[in-house]
Amino acid sequence: MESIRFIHTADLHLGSPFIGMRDLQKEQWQKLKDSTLEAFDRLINYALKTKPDFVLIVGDIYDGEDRNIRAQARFQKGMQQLANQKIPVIMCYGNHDHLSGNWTRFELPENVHAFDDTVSQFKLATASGPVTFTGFSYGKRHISESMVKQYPVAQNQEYHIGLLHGSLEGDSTHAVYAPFKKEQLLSKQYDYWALGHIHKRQELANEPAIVYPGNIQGRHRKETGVKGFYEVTLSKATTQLAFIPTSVVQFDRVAVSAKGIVHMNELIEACQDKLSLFTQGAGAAIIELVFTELDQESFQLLAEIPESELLEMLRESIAEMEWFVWIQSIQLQQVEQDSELSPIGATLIETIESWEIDNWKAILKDLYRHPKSSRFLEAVDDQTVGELQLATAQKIRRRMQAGE
Ligand SMILES: [Mn+2]
Repeated sequence: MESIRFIHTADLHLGSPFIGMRDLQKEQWQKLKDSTLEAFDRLINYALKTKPDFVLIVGDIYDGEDRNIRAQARFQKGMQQLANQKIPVIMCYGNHDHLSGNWTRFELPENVHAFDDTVSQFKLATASGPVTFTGFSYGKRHISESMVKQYPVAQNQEYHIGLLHGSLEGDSTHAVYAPFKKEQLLSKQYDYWALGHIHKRQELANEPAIVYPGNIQGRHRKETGVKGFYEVTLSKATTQLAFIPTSVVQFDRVAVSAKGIVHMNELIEACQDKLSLFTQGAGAAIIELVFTELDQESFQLLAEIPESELLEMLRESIAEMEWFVWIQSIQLQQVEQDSELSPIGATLIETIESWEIDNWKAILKDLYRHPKSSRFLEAVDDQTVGELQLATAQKIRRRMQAGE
């Protein structure tokens, strides 16, 4: 049987509002605000140029259940462009754009097959033979049952592809999103599993491939690195994945070492050099700047400057750069100095470092339940806990030294 070639994408999140980012300069904000739409255009243009057998979109086309109207118009246009080139699209809706929301309806062209809220199959004739797709759309925001149980086992030698927007069982933060086990997917004997929902690109297995392509544009500081989709060439013997980048603005962390630096102007220069190099590869970027290897004196001096002032000064110092780089936040990391710590300080740090994520949740619960503060807070996950641990330990190291 001849090979088939297709695009696998998911989590477009068209119309993401980028809450809390309005500090950006006007043109930067405009570019960021439209970044999901522009990343989508890049995807469509790639498909028009390379004419794959079909395109798979595995849920969360829109960011909100009300389906932003501009995003819908853009999506409809993209689907029409593919229709004009006779490129079929097989898609489902996810938890973000589930079918119970209220939205203005656009009619999608006939090349698009969207699954409804029950598990069903769709058969497509391609130049290399028939392909059977199995999938479903989210009828409501949360689906805690294992939908994959309802996916039929492949019954013949034709190509079978599963579309599934959901997360691995045991992933406690995502338990209500159609949880599945890897063995369950493998038992269906499909040739490819096109997953969606997790925004970090990853392959859970190969032969057959079980793949999250990640989202096409990062939406906040935790969605770092280059984002895009996969172009897949599939035969009965092999699967080839080619990652195609689409992100318009890249979120990332950039570390600048302060080792051997005495004066502030040297530190500014080090930032300029590092960021210039970074954007040569990444293009427009929103970054968290981390000053590493600060000696105690520099650390103390920098820590005493209000963050907003430090940010403003650094933003001004890079304003002349060719690419747009926005410094979103600054972190200070001191060279480790355990020996000078007081016994109480050392015990405190040890205790805090032993806390699991549930301990942190318990400690922070009042803050998170507060009706006003809670909506400004990020979810407590491993990354947040890691950062809290580091920041708390730094504060203790600064304040609780031996002999004080
Ligand atoms: Mn998503």
